[in-house]
Amino acid sequence: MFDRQAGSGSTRVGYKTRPDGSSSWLLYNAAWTVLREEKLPGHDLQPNTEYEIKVLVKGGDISVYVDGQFRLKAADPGHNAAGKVGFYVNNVSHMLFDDILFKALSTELAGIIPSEREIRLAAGEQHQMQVTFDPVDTPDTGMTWQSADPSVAEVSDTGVVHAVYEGQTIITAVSVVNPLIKADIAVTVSGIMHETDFESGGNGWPVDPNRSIAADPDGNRRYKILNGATGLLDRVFESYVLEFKLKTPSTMPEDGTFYMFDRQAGSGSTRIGYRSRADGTSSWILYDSAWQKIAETSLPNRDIVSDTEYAVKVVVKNGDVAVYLDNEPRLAATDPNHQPSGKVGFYVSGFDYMLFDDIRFSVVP
Ligand SMILES: [Ca+2]
Repeated sequence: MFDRQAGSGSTRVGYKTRPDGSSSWLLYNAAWTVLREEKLPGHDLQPNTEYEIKVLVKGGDISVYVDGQFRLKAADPGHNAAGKVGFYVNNVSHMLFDDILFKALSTELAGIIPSEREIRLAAGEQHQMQVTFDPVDTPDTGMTWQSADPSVAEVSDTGVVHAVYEGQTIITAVSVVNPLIKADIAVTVSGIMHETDFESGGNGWPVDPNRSIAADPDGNRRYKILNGATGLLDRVFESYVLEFKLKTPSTMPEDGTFYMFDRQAGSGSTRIGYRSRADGTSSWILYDSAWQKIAETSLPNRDIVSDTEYAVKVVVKNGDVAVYLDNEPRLAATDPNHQPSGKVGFYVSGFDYMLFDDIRFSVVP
């Protein structure tokens, strides 16, 4: 589309397809320099289909809409002040045009421009969607928000997206004044709620001398909780699957205790305990908020030995708690008085330290 051609020069709006299946909307200046390109993974225009195209030109600002949806907005500072407008078609047998209308600029809403075209969230996360309006001085800023699949992500009346469960959906802002004007935002929700490998900081796990990030000889970094210290992630969970690598110190005490706090709120939480005793036995124990024992699995030996890495998995669904060590069940019980939500973390007592790595929270399948 030639915008204000004068002599042989004009600003140009281009649509281009490529052999790899992608397409682009582009803004060129009179020297054919690309001022802006918006790439799309597929062909935006399909064969034998009618589209409603709208181009807004105000000074050097140009915006392009297809079927009421934003495609491109950019400025050509070197635009011609005035000139002829028209079309050019190349490598296509033909294009058909109809109902070609030029209108004076007004403050009537022409388009909703989302600040992001796609977002990725973890289940449980929230995100405020941001949009701007075209033209900027339109009074028609009323919108409603819709989710194509609320089981993946819900959206509030004010555009706050709440990621619910793993999957993909589209969130749409729809103009109240003209429901044909809308903006789609693709939302991908991953099942992982929080994940830390400690290679670039604590990512919400508190870090200080008692709870440090320590490097192995091979350079891999782990979270090191010293004897007597507690490490709670600064995030609130409801139901979750917690998986992590637990590496033990090179010497083990006669008596040692390792707790996992499940949803601590105030001072209360369900606690999962591992205890090793001087007589060589060990136990996995579930305690309620009042430190009452709900369940215990006793073992004739030490379940955790020195200088060894274990895969620990904890599945918490409402009051049900299940614990696995290297994929073998260790404890499964219910705390009827569990906290509905709270922080999750660890406490080490008796052991010189415990090392944690690849701590991942994901949604309960
Ligand atoms: Ca690591």
